[in-house]
Amino acid sequence: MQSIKAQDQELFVAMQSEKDRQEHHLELIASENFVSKAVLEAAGSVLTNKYAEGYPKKRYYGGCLHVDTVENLARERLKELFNVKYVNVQAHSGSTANMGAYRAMIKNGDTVLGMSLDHGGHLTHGHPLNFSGIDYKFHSYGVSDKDEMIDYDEVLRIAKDVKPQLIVAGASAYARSIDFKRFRAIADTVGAKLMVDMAHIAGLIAAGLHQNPCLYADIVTSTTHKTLRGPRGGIILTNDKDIYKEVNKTVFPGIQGGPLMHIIAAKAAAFKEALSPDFKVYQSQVIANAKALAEELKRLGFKVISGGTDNHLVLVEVKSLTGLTGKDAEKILEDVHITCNKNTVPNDPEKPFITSGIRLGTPALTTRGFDTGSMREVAKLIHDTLMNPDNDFVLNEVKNRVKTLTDQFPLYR
Ligand code: DSN
Repeated sequence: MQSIKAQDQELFVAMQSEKDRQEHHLELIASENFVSKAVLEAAGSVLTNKYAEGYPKKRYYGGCLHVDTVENLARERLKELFNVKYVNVQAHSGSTANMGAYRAMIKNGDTVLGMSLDHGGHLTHGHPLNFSGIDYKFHSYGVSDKDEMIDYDEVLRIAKDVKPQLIVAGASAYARSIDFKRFRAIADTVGAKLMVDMAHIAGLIAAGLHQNPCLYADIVTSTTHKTLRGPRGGIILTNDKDIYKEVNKTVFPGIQGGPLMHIIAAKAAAFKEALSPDFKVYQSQVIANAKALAEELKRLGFKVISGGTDNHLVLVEVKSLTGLTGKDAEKILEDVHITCNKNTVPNDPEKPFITSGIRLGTPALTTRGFDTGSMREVAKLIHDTLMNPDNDFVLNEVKNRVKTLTDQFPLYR
């Protein structure tokens, strides 16, 4: 950041401080990760200068020869990664990808069935204040009271009742494997199309550690920056040529103008990394670390939603053990340099801005090299902090232990 330092101190200080925060805090936000230096270089490259409205070989600007190569690299690698025929890599974000997918599949006013946000879904799966809930008639399914997992018979019952044109599977706070094959069967039974938003678990799927939705869904969307460990951005995948043609129209010119070619280059870099054997080792460790974190938190007395995890995240109800809301827990943990987010738990009595729980994820710390032993240590740090929110001696001790851990697993050195 030499040039920024030389010409813009205010900006430099803010950016340097964020770099230091990332280096010295324990990052447990389940939807975040640390990209490689190659991905950072691509995202910060001269490709940000180029306008390339359209698609490779069909652009509205001259000079697109090289960015065409870049976009084609991203597309081919993504197809190989998920074993799928057609992809669009231009969506600026997961939300835009979902908008593009909905518009390609259904009309305004159509009925859609998705997972409720309160039970682990996502804003773009029908929240009344989001475009999805405004443009379409959403109904929702949740997790069962019995085991806090998706009850597929109940999804089928609701689907038969509301007769959706589209069913959306995928979640942002669900720690269990999702049976996309079962969702396909439900969609077929009621004559609906199936969309999967695989944003959280895309990396696990790419590594072959979770069922691949491209085998079952009509359309699949994702972000690229979560477990997939790429730049912030979105993608859309399908095996259906007609849907692909629609998607290409809905993304551009339907929703977006010029694609972010520097980000598409960074996506290409990340997809190459995801195709390497190391990526599978990494994703296996992400899951092992999440299991270790969940087990240790349970041993220490926390209620882990659904009793554990199959993926990269752990949803923890903190209020019963500590008396703290999720909001308070998030703040107290941040003060000792542990970063996570408050999260509703199923049937949460607290409002979404307060909550009774926190959501933890292991992708970022696993990228730094954390193993199951260090994740158990992280669980203890969370426990000690939340059980002693007013004890400065304990909180200082935790901060010191966080420093020791982050020094042991350095980032970007
Ligand atoms: N905001 C993301 C998450 O944290 O899960 C989803 O878009």
